[in-house]
Amino acid sequence: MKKVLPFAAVLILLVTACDSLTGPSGCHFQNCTELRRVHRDGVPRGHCAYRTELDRDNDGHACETSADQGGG
Ligand SMILES: [Ca+2]
Repeated sequence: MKKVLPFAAVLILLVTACDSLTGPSGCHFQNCTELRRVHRDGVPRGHCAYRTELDRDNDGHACETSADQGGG
């Protein structure tokens, strides 16, 4: 029983960590609409949420609001 509790604690920490990476407040967003809910002005290259798919004009800034509203 003593060995079960630490394992459960680790499991809970892992699940929590995964949620923080994939959830709306984390680093992965389906599209610019979702990303801008958290990062209003988009994110620069190097940010954990940056993806080339979200940077249509390839200027190193994903989902910036100054570009067209299509996301880019
Ligand atoms: Ca861009």
